[in-house]
Amino acid sequence: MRKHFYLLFITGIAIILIACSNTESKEKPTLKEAFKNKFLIGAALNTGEISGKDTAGLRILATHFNSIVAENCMKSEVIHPLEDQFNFTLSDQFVDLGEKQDMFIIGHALIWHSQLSPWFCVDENGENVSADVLKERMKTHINTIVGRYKGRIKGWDVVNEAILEDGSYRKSKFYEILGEEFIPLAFQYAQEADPDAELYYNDYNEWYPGRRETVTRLIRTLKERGIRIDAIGMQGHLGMDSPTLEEYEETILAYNKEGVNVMVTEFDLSILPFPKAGIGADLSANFDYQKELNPYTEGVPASIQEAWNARMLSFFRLFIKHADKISRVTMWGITDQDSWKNDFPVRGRKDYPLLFDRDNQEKPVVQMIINEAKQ
Ligand code: 9MR
Repeated sequence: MRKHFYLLFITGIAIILIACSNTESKEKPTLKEAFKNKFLIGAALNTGEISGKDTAGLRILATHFNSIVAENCMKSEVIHPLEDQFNFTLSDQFVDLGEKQDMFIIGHALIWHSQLSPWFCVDENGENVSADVLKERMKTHINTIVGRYKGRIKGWDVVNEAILEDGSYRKSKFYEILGEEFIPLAFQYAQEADPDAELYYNDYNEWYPGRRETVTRLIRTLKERGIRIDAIGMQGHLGMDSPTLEEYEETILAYNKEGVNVMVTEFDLSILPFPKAGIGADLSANFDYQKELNPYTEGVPASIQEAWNARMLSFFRLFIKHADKISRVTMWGITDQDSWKNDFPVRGRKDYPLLFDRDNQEKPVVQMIINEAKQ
């Protein structure tokens, strides 16, 4: 009799525990619910997620995010490898996935000097093409891609990273051949290809006053000429020391004054030391591996993790404060495993810059951010 009672008691406790844990996992608040009335919360998708292989990543995406951006599959060298050849395999899958999950879908990036198809700006002898030829090529590129996803992709990074920290224009092939005019042209072609899509200029390190001022001038020029620009993407490739919250905030305010939305794009917070200040996302930066640059090989010390949590939280606090000016915050990847920061700007390091860890677990900071949003 006593034995039966004991068994019954244990079974009862087990049922209660299972029920509690189920309720807990079902009811755990999510980022997209927390930011529902504030801004979209997005993530960049890589091939693993787009192809459906990374099922754990996709589960996190469905739970926490309501917007996606193509991390790599729409860059010109991937989507338009030869002048007469487009490759839409991955980009089609990306858009299908986004639609099935009811995501706000962003295309990235139509005109960018990096990962540029080798044929784009030169002739068969490797000489720069004429201004007219380049205009025609840009027009075909933009028309074909934007046109294909008309009405489905809701916003485009039309031009990416065209301005430098000192406020001068990057001396890219586009600039060499067309001067500053390549930017208005790109926006005009995109607007013609899908008049309903939102159009963005996207860059990194925009807290540098020179870059901020030139981007501001660009917004004015486009508007004066009747060319639409809906928002500026402020890439958030941050380090533990830079930028300050105030620097980032100043740029949000400056763009808002020009009458455009601000989007925090490409957000990640590196926990590792930077070999040099101001690298941002300058992909030409590449530093030799040194032990001092990779201090957490045995795991991240608690005090450092706490500092990272606090900094991540303080940036989200800033975004929440300016939710009336910010239309979207997009993480540059879902888990630490996905992050480009693992090998940049020093190869062979493991970084921890995102909101979900290598085991696909939510980091403690996620619920801290959600609580902050609720207040
Ligand atoms: O995260 C992207 C990485 O996987 C690619 O190798 C790299 C080159 O295409 O681009 C990374 O994404 C960049 C983005 O497209 C533009 N801003 C800087 C990002 C980080 O380098």
